[in-house]
Amino acid sequence: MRNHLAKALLIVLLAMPIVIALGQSVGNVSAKQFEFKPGKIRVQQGDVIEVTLTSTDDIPHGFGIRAFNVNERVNKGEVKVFRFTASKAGTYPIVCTVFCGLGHGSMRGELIVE
Ligand SMILES: [Cu+2]
Repeated sequence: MRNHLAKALLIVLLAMPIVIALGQSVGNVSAKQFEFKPGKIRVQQGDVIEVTLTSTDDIPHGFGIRAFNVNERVNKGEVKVFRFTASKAGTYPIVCTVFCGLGHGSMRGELIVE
């Protein structure tokens, strides 16, 4: 029963659109072999970015943005919420920080801070 509730919650979370408002941004990001969804996240400089991260396949993934000291791990079935401030403008790679298979090195996204 609890498992069903968790799955239902996950589906609801994944179906929610990314909402980006001035001052605070909330984003649902899913990770799987070998991509992030969405692959591009566009925010305003100074925004506090709240990311709700899930893994949608059977293995753990990471979400790393070196420029902002972000390095989070999400396991199968887990929902991980974390925040960081997009303090400087630029385009930054989002990388998977947990080895997840042969395509791990190409598992990348992009954070655009305007
Ligand atoms: Cu990986």
